[in-house]
Amino acid sequence: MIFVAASALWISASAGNVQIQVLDRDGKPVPDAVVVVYPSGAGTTGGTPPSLLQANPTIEQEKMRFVPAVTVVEPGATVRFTNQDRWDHHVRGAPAGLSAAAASGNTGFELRLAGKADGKPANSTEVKLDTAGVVLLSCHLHGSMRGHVFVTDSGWTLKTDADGIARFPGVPDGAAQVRVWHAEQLLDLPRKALNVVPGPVLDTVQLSVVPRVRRAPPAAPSNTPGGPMGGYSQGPQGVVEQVAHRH
Ligand SMILES: [Cu+2]
Repeated sequence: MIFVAASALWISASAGNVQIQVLDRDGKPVPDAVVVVYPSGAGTTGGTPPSLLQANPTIEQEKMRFVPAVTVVEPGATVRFTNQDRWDHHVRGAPAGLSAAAASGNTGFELRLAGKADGKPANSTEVKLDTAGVVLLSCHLHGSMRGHVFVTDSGWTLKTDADGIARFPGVPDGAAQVRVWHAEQLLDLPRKALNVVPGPVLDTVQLSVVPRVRRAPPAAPSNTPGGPMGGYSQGPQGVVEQVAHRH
């Protein structure tokens, strides 16, 4: 009976469709940013988010890149790493950000995936991610490889699309907060207050950086043992990412 009453209350409560666009310092749309909405009363008065996130996504190592470069999961999700290249990758996952490791007690993970042999299925391994936070993915063998797993603490979390937009259906009415994360936004942006009302709610969040455009993957024929050594140029904050090939 209590459950029925609660359900009726939830259905009668209105909700807004929240659309957040992320722009860079120059005002251009930023894809692959992560937008987290913390609705009013989430976790107390219901407000169960729709399942926006894939429960157990796969991150491929393909042509010297992590694909996708940014993956969003909820704590407890299992992420599968699959090596589609013909050479080995040694994947390391470490808490990203200053003192993140100490704060979370998360020591990360390491795994090695042998290259894909002709006529054989690709090698893969699963990793369960229990703690909210950002995990930086790198490869011991190829210093240019970078990826991120954003383990979110809100079910209302999405990556921005090619137009820099994240669209959230059915966010409960009331005061909400918005957090925006991007791999190259090294200084965390302050959360933005948002008033969710019935109907569309539009807002923008601007980064203080201009993320570089990801290099295009090498052409398919170069996917041979030994691998293409793609060049990475200037990173954010003047940091030059090393192009390493240690075997
Ligand atoms: Cu590698």
